Amino acid sequence: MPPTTLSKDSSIAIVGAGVFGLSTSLHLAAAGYKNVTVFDYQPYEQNAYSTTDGADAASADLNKVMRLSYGEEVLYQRLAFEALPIWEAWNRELAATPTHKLPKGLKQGDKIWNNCGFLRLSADGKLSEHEKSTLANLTADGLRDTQYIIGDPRDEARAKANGWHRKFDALKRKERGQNLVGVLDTTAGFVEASKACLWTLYLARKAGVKFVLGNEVGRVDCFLKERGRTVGIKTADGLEHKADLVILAAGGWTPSLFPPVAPLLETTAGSVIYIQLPPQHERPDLWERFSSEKFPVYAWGGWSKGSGIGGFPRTETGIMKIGFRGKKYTNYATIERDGQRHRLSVPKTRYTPETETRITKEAVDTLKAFIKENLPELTAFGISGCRNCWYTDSLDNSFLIDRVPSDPGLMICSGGSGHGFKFLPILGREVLAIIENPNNKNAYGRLWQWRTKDSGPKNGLEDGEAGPRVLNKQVMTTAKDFKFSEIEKARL
Ligand SMILES: Cc1cc2nc3c(=O)[nH]c(=O)nc-3n(C[C@H](O)[C@H](O)[C@H](O)COP(=O)(O)OP(=O)(O)OC[C@H]3O[C@@H](n4cnc5c(N)ncnc54)[C@H](O)[C@@H]3O)c2cc1C
Ligand SMILES: *[C@@H]1O[C@H](CO)[C@@H](O)[C@H](O)[C@H]1NC(C)=O
Ligand SMILES: CC(=O)N[C@H]1CO[C@H](CO)[C@@H](O)[C@@H]1O
Repeated sequence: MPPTTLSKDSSIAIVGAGVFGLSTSLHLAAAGYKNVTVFDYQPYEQNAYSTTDGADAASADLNKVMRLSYGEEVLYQRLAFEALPIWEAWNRELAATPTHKLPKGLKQGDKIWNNCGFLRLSADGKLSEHEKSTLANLTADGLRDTQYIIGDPRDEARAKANGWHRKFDALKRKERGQNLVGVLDTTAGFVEASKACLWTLYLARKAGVKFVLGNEVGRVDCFLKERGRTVGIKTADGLEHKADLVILAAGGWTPSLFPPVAPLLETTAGSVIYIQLPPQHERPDLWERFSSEKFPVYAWGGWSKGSGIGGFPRTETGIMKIGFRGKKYTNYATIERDGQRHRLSVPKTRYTPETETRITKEAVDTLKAFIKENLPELTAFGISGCRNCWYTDSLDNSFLIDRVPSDPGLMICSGGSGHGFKFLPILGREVLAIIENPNNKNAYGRLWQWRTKDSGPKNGLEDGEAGPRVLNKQVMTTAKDFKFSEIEKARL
């Protein structure tokens, strides 16, 4: 069946108002598409993508790492580089927009992108191969000047001259007599995730995108089909919405909505903990030390590859977020679709019908060991909260953005594999190129196309339900795991 040619009047329905759906909608509208509608069951304009108020999408969060460092994956490095000036421009536009015009949850002057730097520390005393290839590829693109290897005399001198050296020992390892090996990346930092989503939703709406948000009206139950081809969606309120193209961008919920994608995408969870600093007037020293002016985003032993430990400066309200994705957990359940039963991994969040408020003891123990060694001044406060953050891993860690081969009416736009957020301003540009040139794909279109792999490792997808990462095979935390020592436990 030939792929459909769309016109600017074609109706396009997007399922999901996370990073993938939002960015796609914004770029479609900017390119002149006049009938674009985004559906989501989350009432985002009421809960402002707040994770304490019902939001559980991967995109709803305090902060996410924005980085260009991508090892050998030069296409992602370049896409992040192109996103950078747009993040800058968005900060400026937000500074110039009066609060009363902005959606609830955003105010004039909010800084959604913060260039605080990214300290990539080695845990084993030497720069990893991945680090070396990151440096090589940044150098090849003329960006070596933005990177500072700790201990390299030339880099140390440059950093002293411009002040970045103050962030080298953010974890005070040298001060404690521990080794300090790594690179400070000054192109990087963090984005305030939930606020960035709100801003993009606001921009998309201004550009003409329609949003249907809320539990009944926005919840997509199934797809409308005609002779095997998707021709629209049906929402939980019983309404049918016809569409020339349906774009499924439902993050961790994507495989359960469209099970044929399961060989390519698996829903997994990274683990996150929060440490709440004492009130600012009690510990002004810590609020100062961990502010983004003084403290960078950091990774310990590799973020995308390696131990998967990393964290952020404190938030406005004094929260230190630290994540672990060295092991990503799955949650298998039986899903019925089109009269068939499937065993698939699905999100199990704080808010889904089958709730999970704990994370694994393995994740907490790994993070506590890291904190004891690297941020001992935080151990007195204990862990104040945690979260399983669900996303879709693809079989090779690259996104999946393509029409379903047997169904040109349905496009999958997912597979963020834990690194999609930074591309919020730019991802939709490439989605648009894929929509418009199905038979003449550019490098991104080819990277993200529908694909299978017959043999060899598949990013853990080959484990399936029999594998060791299934959540119900894990020991989960109890309240006492949130304290750091026996003495503190006794005080509980
Ligand atoms: C712990 C963790 C750390 C991460 N760290 C980083 C990082 O540092 N840097 C980075 O760049 N990226 C990071 N990521 C990755 C990034 O968050 C994701 O790639 C990105 O947010 C995925 O966006 P999405 O739109 O695919 O999915 P989501 O944000 O999950 O959005 C999917 C949307 O679909 C909606 N939906 C689901 N089912 C339905 C339905 N039936 N009907 C209607 N709507 C539906 C959901 O409500 C949700 O709003 C991280 C992710 C996690 C979980
Ligand atoms: C948008 O598409 C829908 C579904 O095809 C259609 O019912 C509606 O009339 C279209 N709206 C406009 C303004 O073209
Ligand atoms: C385009 C480019 O420079 N790619 C390089 C990225 O780094 C790896 C490892 O150093 C090289 O093999 C690539 O050629």
